[in-house]
Amino acid sequence: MQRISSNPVLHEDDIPWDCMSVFNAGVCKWDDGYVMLFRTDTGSREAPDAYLTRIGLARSKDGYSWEVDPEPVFDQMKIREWLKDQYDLRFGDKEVVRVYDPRITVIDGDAYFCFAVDTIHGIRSGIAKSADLRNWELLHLTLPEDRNMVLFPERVNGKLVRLDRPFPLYLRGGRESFDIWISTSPDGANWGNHRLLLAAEEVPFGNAKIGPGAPPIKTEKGWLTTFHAVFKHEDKDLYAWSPDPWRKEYIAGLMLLDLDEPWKVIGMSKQPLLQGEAPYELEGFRGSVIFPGGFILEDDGTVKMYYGAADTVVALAEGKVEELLDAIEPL
Ligand code: BMA
Repeated sequence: MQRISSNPVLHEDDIPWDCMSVFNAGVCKWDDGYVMLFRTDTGSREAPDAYLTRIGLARSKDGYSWEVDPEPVFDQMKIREWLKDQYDLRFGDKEVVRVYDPRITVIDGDAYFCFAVDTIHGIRSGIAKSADLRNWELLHLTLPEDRNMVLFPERVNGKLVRLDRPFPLYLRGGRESFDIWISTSPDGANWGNHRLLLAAEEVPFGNAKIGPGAPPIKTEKGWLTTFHAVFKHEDKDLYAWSPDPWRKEYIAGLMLLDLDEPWKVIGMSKQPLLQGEAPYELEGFRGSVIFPGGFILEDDGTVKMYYGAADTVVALAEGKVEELLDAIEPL
C-alpha cells in the first residue's frame, strides 16, 4: 500500500466541534460519493475525557477531500437517549461511557453502523441500521467483552456475516492474546454459529491480540479483509502524548476468506500490510498505531484503505487488488 501524499485526510482542525483528535473511521460508498463515520476525542492531549468521545459524519465526492457535517451523529446526550432501552441507567448517567471506533457497510441499500460501546459494566459491540445515516435503529448489542465488529457488505448463503473480537481472559492465561471470530444472522438482530476465524498466534508479525479491521471486499478469489495485530514491545516505550508508558504497536494485516464458506481462511499476507512509518503514524496520542476501518475497491482495481493513525488523525493508503491478492500465502 502507498500512503497518499496529502495525508492525513482528516485532522482535528477539520472538525467543527472542540476535539483533540479524529481517528478510527469507517468509510463506504454512498449515493455518488463516499461517507465516513469517525471518532473524535475531546479534552487535554494527555488525558482526553472518555465521556466526550463523539461520532461524526463526513462526505466526499472523490474519497480524498472530505466535508464534515456540522453536528456529530452521536455525542454523550444522544448516546444516552439512544441506549436508554438497553440500560435503565440504574447506575446513573455514568453507566454508558462512550460509543466509538465506527465501521460502516452498505447491505441491500441500507447503511449498517458497527461500534464499540464502553459501559461501566463492560465493553460491548453493537450494530445499527439507517437509511439516511443520521437516524440509527439499534439492532443488536453483544455481551461484554467484545470489540471491533464489522459486517460483510452482502449476505452469504442468505445470511448476514460478521467478524468481531471478544476478550477471553481466563483460559488464555490472563494474557492479552485475543482472536477474531465469525458468526451469521438472518436479520442482524439474532446471531449464531460463532466460530473462531483467525487466532492471534497465527499472525507472524504480532505477539498479542488481533481484531478485524474494515468490512471485507469481494474479489474473484475470496473475501479480502484487513485486521490489526498488536506487537507488544517489552523493551521500549513508543512515542505517546499520554504520560502512561505506551508499548503496543498496532500493525495492519490482510487475509483472504472463502467466498461461500467465509469461516475458512484461504491465507494471509505474512508481511504487514501497513506498519507505522510516517510521522503522523509514529507520533500522536498513541504512536505507532495503524487501525484500519475502511477498505474500498474501485472499478479500476485500486483499493483504498482508511485507517486511524497514532489515535490522532485519519489517513489513507492505496494499493492494487491484484498485488494484494498476490501477497496472500496459505496459513
Ligand atoms: C484499542 C482501542 C482503539 C485504539 C487502540 C490503540 O484498544 O481503544 O480505539 O485505536 O486501542 O490505542
